[in-house]
Amino acid sequence: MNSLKYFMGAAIGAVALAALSLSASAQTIGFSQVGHESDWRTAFSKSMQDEAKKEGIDLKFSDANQKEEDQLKAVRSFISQKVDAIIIAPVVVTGWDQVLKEAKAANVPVFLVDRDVETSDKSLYVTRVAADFNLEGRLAGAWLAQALKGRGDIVELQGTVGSAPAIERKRGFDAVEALFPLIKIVKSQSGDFTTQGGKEVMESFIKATDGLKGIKAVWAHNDNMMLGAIQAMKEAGLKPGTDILTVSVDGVPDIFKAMIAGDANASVELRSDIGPDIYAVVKAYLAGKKDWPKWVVIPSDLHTIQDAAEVLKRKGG
Ligand code: GYE
Repeated sequence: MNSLKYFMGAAIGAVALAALSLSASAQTIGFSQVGHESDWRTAFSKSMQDEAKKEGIDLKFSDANQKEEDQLKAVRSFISQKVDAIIIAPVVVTGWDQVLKEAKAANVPVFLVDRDVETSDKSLYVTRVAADFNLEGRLAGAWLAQALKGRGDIVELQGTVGSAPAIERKRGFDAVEALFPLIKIVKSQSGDFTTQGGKEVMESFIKATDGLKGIKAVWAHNDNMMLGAIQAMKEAGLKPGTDILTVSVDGVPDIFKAMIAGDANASVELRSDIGPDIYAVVKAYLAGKKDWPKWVVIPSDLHTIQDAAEVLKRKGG
């Protein structure tokens, strides 16, 4: 009896010790980030890095400069380093199956954040923590249809070709505009989610339309492209915010400043401080909670001049 007690005590002690050493060793997480193309993206990277520090996570951060090849290399290097988990914000939706299969074969769980992938086998990743891009497009489209009173030509600045937010924001926006026969997108081109890209595309639109003649609004898939477009319009002597309405997505501090200055009208805010939301999911998974819905939705909200100052203050701008 005594020896059994002794055995049980020793066994429990060993388990407790193992658990302790597991929790004491920092978790290593590899994060393959899209790039640093926009203010939203750099704020999101900062949230991921700051929160990792707070949580004692050993974060391997890799910036892919908007190149999928770089992301595939980063993910393969995370696998060979035997990280505890991999987080990917995928540049484009295609081309992921093979590397996701490699991670699965190596028993490394993969979490998608922000952007989405197209895969035939959803079991290749645990879950995706991200906003609803289609809803953002619908919110932007509904605001603009109302502001235009259902009538007017629009130009569109699309995000990175083949990326989930460009595909879904366009789809959502177009679905709403389809309800208004007198609203038409007359020009549409990608500005790759950058300020410079937005400026250059807008300059070409201005040239091609004799100074945006007859055009009532600009719709951009992100704020940075809109900020570039606003510069281009002002340089051409046009009046964005009054003569030409603007609506975009992200809710970065500079777009609220532009609203307050009278140069912009509306933006759908996409939270960038989502590091805590993401690590909470990854940590819970590693601690044993294996069942997750395929999508953990982060909310997005539309803002205009009515609350621009308040939102800017909240964002510390
Ligand atoms: O809107 C844009 C960024 O994937 C949601 O990527 C993200 C988008 C964001 O570059 O600014």
